[in-house]
Amino acid sequence: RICPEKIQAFLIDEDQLHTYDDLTKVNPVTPTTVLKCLQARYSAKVFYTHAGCTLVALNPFQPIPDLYSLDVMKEYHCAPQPQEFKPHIFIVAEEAYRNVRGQLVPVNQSLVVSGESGAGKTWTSRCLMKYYATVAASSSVVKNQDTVERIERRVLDSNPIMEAFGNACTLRNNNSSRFGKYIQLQLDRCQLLVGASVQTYLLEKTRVACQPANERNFHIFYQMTKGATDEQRKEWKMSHGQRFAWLPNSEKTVEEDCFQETIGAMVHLGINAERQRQIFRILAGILQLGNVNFSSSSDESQTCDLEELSKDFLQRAAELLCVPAEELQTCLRVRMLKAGKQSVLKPCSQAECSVRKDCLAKVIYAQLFEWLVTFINNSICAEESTWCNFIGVLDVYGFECFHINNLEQLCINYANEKLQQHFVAHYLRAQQEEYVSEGLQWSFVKYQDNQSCLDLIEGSPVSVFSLLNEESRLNRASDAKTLRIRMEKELCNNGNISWDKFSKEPHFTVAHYAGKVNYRIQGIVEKNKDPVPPELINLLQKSDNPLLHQIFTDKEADNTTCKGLSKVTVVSKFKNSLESLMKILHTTTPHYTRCIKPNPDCKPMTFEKEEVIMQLEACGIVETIHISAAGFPIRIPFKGFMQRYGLIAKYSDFKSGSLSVVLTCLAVVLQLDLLEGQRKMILSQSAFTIQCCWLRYQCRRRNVCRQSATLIQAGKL
Ligand code: AOV
Ligand code: MG
Repeated sequence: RICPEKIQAFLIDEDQLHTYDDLTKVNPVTPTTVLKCLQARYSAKVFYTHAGCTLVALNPFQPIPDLYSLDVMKEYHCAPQPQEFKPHIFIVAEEAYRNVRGQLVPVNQSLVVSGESGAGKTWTSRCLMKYYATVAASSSVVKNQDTVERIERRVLDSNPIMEAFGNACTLRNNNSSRFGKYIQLQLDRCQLLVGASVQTYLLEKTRVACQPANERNFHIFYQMTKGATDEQRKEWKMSHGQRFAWLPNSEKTVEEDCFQETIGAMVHLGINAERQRQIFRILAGILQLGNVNFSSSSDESQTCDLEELSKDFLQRAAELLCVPAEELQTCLRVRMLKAGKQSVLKPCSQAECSVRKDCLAKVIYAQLFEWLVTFINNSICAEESTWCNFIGVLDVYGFECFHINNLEQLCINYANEKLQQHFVAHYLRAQQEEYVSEGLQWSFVKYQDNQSCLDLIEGSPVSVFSLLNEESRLNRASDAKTLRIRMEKELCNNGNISWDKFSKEPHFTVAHYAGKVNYRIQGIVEKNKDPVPPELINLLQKSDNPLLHQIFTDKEADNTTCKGLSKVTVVSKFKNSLESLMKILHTTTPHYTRCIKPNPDCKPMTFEKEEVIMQLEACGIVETIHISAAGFPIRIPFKGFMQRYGLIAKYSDFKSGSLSVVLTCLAVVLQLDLLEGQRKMILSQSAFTIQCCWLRYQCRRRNVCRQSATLIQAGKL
């Protein structure tokens, strides 16, 4: 007997699989057929495929000549119907661009790029930005071409800077984003790019002082040490080939080790030579600090000693950070305890010294990154009065699962859950609910909802975050075992969490939409508190490095960094920032691109079925295709439909305008039905809802349009 899956597979033409541009055309739609189709396309070097309302982008892991050239951009931009061209990220880009003005009321757009770590999100976002910087600037309407050119250039140049400071080589991706970003490209009335603004999310700052095995620190440090001139080396107090404890795997060269590109971008954005000097001296200071080691003190009342070599490194760090070396040493080795109005000095243990050193590096780096983002924004943001719409490009860190996962991974994976939920809510759920409410015949397509996983992580009254926060507020030495027991007790009702009772280290396992991840509990509360001793901030405020002085003096009012114990925990802050992101996303028309990583080792042109199928299943691609194929992807208000297709109606009445809008639409349908008996179109209560392959290509994915409801009352039908 042949299993049903096999019989079904015969229905598609195996030899022609690579020609299926849209997975909704594959018949039947099963995980197997979808996978086969994508694999055939990958082998044929076709990397983009439509999947109903989304675009699937397979990562080739090698440069594809001419795929993103200027000519290709122009081709897609100038085409009357770009959707008739081969699937491409530029179709999504162009569609969003046309959508801004395509409606009666202009609508802001969001391009949501998702996928696991290394799948190609950052690459895709760069392509999207380049596209807009090209097509939205080519108009001759612009009087002052100079300014426009400069602004596009600056917008594009924000990428190499942010990637140099915010990306790093991880086990999953040589250029892994360690922060999330949402960039809003600002368009004026003529739809020209006049500026942009960037919002960033939670930089993984721990990486500055602690790099997981076989991973690297942020690119910028390697760029500096590799690309420095002799003069710079002298200024940064580093010799040729000097080893830095915080720069592991220096011998590994990655494409991103290009110092001159970063410098060039800085210049374009207006970071002058003096500012650059200040920035690099701070970074060099951090590196020197990393080489400082403390020896243990036998007597608790004594401060820890510095090794001979460390004294030298500390001296250099102090000089580069422009703070008194004596004070730096004291800050790292002595704790100030406040007892009422009195303060008591207490020597730190060796471990505590080391934590303070790491903390100093982290706080400096994180604030420097924040300063850079603010600077970039000041440099590229257009004046409010000059722009009226935006296209947002979202590129966050992708889902990660390492051997050891910490609070950073929990936050990263939580961000991905949020995005998946946005997709589920916007597309899989809302769309279907709307069909039902409009009275269309519809059999509900089941989908994987990740709400319960989000409830587990961030829900109320109890969740992983709430327990973490509670534990962080109780000002006590936290114990991993106790926290695990609490979690087990209070979260046992949620099926997404589990524990391996026999594991040596206390941990918890979360079943994310994209897979199960084990999180280590040890140290998680401390990371969530993220305390910064006030002595360190005081010290940095005294710095003679104008930039360092400025970033810490500006921060004075901000109690999250200056008080010994921050009031707002890391997860609360992150949750809030993601919630505001979601609010913005909800006001825009989203376009989803799903990046797929065809193999875990980033090997060129290697397609591993298991890897791909897992990602397809995780993002609910089959369900998406089902809903798109069976569904009504196009909803055009009656009026818009009439304007566009009214001519098809042969009724002379139409021309004389005596038919009502709705009747004209009906006439068009009748006409089409005569010609194309198979096509199914429905006049729903509020709009013209179409399920029709031919028309789908005519007006592919035009927006769901609610204005129609007000244009034509249901009663008029
Ligand atoms: P990510 O942003 O999704 O991961 P990237 O965009 O950095 O992943 O892509 C990883 C690598 O894949 C890039 O450095 C390129 O070498 C290659 N690549 C991706 N897309 C393409 C393409 N269209 N053509 C050629 N090469 C490509 V992470 O930031 O880790 O979640 O946190
Ligand atoms: Mg990335």
